[in-house]
Amino acid sequence: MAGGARRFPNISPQDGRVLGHVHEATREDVDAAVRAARHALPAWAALPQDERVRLLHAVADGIMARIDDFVAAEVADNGMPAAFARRVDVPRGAANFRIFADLVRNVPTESFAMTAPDGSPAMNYTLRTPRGVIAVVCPWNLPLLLTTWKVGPALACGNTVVVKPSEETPTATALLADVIAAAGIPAGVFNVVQGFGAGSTGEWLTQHPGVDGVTFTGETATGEAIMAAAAKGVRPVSFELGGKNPAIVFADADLDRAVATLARAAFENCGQVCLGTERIYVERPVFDRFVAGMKAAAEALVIGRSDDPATMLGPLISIGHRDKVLGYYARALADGATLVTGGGIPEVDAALAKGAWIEPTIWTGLPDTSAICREEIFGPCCHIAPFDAEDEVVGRANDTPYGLCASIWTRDLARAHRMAAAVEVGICWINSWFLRDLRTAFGGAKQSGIGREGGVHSLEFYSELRNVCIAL
Ligand code: NAD
Ligand code: 6OD
Repeated sequence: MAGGARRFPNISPQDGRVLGHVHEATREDVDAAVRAARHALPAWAALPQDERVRLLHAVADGIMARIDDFVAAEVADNGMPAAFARRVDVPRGAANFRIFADLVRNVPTESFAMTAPDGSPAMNYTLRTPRGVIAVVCPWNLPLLLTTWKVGPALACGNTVVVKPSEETPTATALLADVIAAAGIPAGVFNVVQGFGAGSTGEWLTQHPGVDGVTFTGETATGEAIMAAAAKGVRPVSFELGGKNPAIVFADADLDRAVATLARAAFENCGQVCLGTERIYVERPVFDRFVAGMKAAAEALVIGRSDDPATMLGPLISIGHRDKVLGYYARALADGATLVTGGGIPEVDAALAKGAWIEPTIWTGLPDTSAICREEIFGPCCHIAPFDAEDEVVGRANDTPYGLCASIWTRDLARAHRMAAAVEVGICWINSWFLRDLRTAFGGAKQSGIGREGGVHSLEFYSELRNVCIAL
């Protein structure tokens, strides 16, 4: 890890304790990391594919061998419940290395036998080459999952990387560096620079002329700044950004299943999942039953220490983020919402009093124009509104600048297909949520992203196609 003269505290979201101090990389550290990545690139790109694949599987094995350490890191830095880290974040982090290692071995490239204008035979075929040095800029909400989701395909395609974790969650990526080194990946292939965004490590990395492409997950506004930085030198970007994801529940849906799944979609990881559902439209005949079900589900959530296996809801990432979310809680009431449940700060153990605890919250009664129904809150909350007709709800669901995902609930197969075609999103779930084979496309429409990653789609960003034309 590159070291800097300045250090910043890593603060526990559970109790406000300082867990440790992290070196903030200087501009020189960023430069050194990019140079190390550049230096390591030719040998890594030239490594026989089978050997790269073997090393990436060793990384996946190494993550799983240290699952307790990764879970502890995510619980400490992020405050996510240990059960969630163990079930989702860490295993999916390991899978990201396995899936992309196996994938690159099995993706064919095209070839065409052709006839030249003079009648002689020729052949065109394509080669996939690495893009080069990739800057990977990550958020804090699922640190290991979202970092490996980009590092896995980047390394599998023969690139080298410089990773900038979120300043809120430095530890999982530092641990990953240990695992990667222990697996035998050569020095310089994977580099980490810790620090902040604007005016710090993130900005210096994304502006660095030695970077060949930037892959980023985070807020849409940050994406705009990074896009401007990447414009210099015409570097490509791959962006997974914010969302205001709708769920639409028709009266014929399996209501119990819809409630159980959408309660997860609204509250899991304390609402800090980019795919989370913050606005739910329910067909009028089942509206009251659905709201009652969601209220019961929210009130059944066990709030408590994140390392307690019984805990279902941990704290938000920070007091600063809680202030933002509480601002929306106040705004909802000011806009005339009916508070169904929650709305404040829960009572917690005295030892946790300085943590970023917050109640899961449900509102009804707001117009679609309210900020609560249009802006990403990124907290454990949702607004539930009734609807009367399919066309009406499609228009309402699509009426935000975002387009990450939607979740549709119905037993009518024809309607499910119509809805999937009508919602302006990158991912549409039918009678489900957060269910995706890692080989399929992931990404957002409209202001929720640029490009698609996942499976072969990741290769479009992490490799270049070279067309080779041979006169025979
Ligand atoms: P953020 O945009 O504030 O920060 C993300 C990363 O960018 C951090 O590492 C930060 O230090 C860095 N950064 C900030 N400003 C920068 C700049 N000017 N130049 C370079 N780097 C900069 O996002 P966050 O608060 O960490 O994460 C929450 C956001 O991420 C939410 O909006 C959420 O929807 C989004 N998100 C999207 C997806 C997706 O797949 N679409 C997934 C997870 C999170
Ligand atoms: O499922 C995934 O691979 C993925 N990228 C999930 C993203 C979740 C965002 O918070």
